[in-house]
Amino acid sequence: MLMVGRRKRAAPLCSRGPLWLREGSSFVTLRKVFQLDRYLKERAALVERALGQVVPQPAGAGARLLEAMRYSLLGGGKRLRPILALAACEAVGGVPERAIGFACAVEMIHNYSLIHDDLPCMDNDDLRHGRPTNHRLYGEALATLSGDGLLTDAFRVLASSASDGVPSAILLRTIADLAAAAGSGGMVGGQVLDLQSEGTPLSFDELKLLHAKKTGALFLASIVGGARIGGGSEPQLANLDQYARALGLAFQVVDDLLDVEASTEQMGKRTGKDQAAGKATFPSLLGLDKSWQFARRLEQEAREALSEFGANADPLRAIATFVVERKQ
Ligand code: GRG
Repeated sequence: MLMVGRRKRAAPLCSRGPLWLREGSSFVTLRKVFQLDRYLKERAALVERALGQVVPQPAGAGARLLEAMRYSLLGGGKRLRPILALAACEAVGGVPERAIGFACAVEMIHNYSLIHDDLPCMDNDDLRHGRPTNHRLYGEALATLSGDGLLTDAFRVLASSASDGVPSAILLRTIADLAAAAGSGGMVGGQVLDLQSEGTPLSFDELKLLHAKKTGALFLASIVGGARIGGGSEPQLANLDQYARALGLAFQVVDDLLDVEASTEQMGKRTGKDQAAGKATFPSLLGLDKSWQFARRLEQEAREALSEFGANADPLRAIATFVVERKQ
């Protein structure tokens, strides 16, 4: 079992803000102020403590491989997918700590995809999270294998979550969903569509399908998987499915926009590469203004999908806005 308990009891993340209304003889809150910055920091720290335990400290004959895996896995990033997995678990009233193995598995798969995506045979990038990419430091062969190691070990970590109290039937379904999201019908399949589309104009629907696979599938699996582990009901899972699809697409639209509008220093990775590679993107198809409007509409759709949920889903609501307003 991963030891990830909080170190000390902190002040509540959802504090009553200054906005109070008098209603008869009592006061009611007009809105609660949810501190997203603090939530994201605390959750990222929780995930990073757990990630530090899932790949062993480098030692013995395999030390260099473990070092390369840890270099990428512990080398930064927003940790958005594992945070969403934990937040979805919480939204349905589950115990987030029970989903920590799943959250780690999702982040390990995400990191494998980044390592492979940076390889010379893919995007050929030198910079990731403001540091040299894995293959620039460890060479192509070890970078490829460290991605393979992270992908495969992700399923070992997830399967071991039975010891966190996740029932076997739920675990089995979560493993199958995550494998489908990462594999040929999901992220890898989407990457192939992306490679094939270079220099080819795509329709709006084709572009949405490409990203539903390449980026959306892992977001979807993270959110629905986290909620399933949290004991979510079928109607709750269906609403979160809607939330995840809108959020995943919003994320990608903004990713395309940041590739045009943000600097390499701001992003910690090379920008302007979509246009250089002749890739179809939302800004190239819709223009900048309409792409921002589309992202805002998707944020709204994501929030509306949560209308049946109470305050437990405030983190998910705030993350929908963060995804559109992020600068990295
Ligand atoms: C098998 C050689 C080989 C390659 C496969 C699977 C794959 C390569 C690529 C998947 C495509 C991919 C990298 C999708 C993710 C796209 C994306 C927008 C990543 C950035 O996500 P963030 O901003 O990342 O959440 P961090 O961790 O930096 O916060």
